[in-house]
Amino acid sequence: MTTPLFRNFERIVFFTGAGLSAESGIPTFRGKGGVWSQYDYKEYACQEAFERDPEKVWDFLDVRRGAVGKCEPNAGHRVIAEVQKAKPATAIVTQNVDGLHARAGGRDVIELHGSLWRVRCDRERVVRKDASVSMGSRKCSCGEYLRPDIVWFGDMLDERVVRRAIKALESADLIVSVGTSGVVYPAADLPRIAVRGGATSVEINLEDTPVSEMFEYRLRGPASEWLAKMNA
Ligand code: BJW
Repeated sequence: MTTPLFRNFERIVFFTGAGLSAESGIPTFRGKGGVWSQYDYKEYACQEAFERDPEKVWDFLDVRRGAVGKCEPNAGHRVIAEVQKAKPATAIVTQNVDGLHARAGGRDVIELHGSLWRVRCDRERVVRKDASVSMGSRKCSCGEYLRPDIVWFGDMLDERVVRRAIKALESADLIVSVGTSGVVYPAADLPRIAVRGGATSVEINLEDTPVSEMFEYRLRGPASEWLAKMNA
């Protein structure tokens, strides 16, 4: 089977995960050296943990913001942005919270799990951008702790964001899943919408995942290398 090339498709959806940003130096979540091997997600990535000890969660987030802020988009992010520029019906649906797609030139990025660079006050129902490393103030002017606008375990995904992703997936002629372990739901199941709609399907990963059988083409190796090959 010859590898599908971007030039033969018009409505491409890139569905990305932490493995894409690994080549920028951002640790993935699972596996050796992953965030969850060092930090228990029950202590750092759910609402209960935040309510128990917001300062501890913000300390963790400040470390993440410091590390991610120093990283640059890599060749994989740039290929995706380039393809989107050449083919305007391309959509980028990401589970990543690092903002690297947009920094590489990606447009209208659909961020399923939110952003490390937005905070919100749940009391005032306000969301705002905040790219400061080491949050100046961890509290809103109303006195409530600000929360990162990230989707933690047990949080519902934002319905409007999911709707945008579904719309793009329903009309896709090519779905390319890149660097995700496919274990976090409901995200892991979304590419199936494009597959059911008849899109050609590709999974790029270093290894097989629990959802690999969904994809017609299973390309094994670093994301940036396969994305460059598909961009020939
Ligand atoms: C490379 C590479 C290279 C490396 N090139 N590849 C059914 C059973 C049990 C529980 C649930 C269930 N359904 C839903 C749930 C609950 C839960 C869930 O899915 N749990 C599972 C883990 C079991 N889901 C939720 O809670 C979601 N909400 C929800 O379902 O609401 C309704 C509900 C509420 C209550 C109960 C039940 C339902 C929300 C999930 C939000 C996830 N949020 C996080 C937190 C970030 C926190 C932070 O940043 O501080 O988002 S978790 C983390 O995982 C992050 C990621 O976006 C997400 C996905 O990870 P990703 O991107 O796949 O990364 P990795 O590390 O897992 O994989 C990297 C991959 O790259 C690997 O495969 C490598 O091989 C590969 N790779 N280098 C190519 N160079």
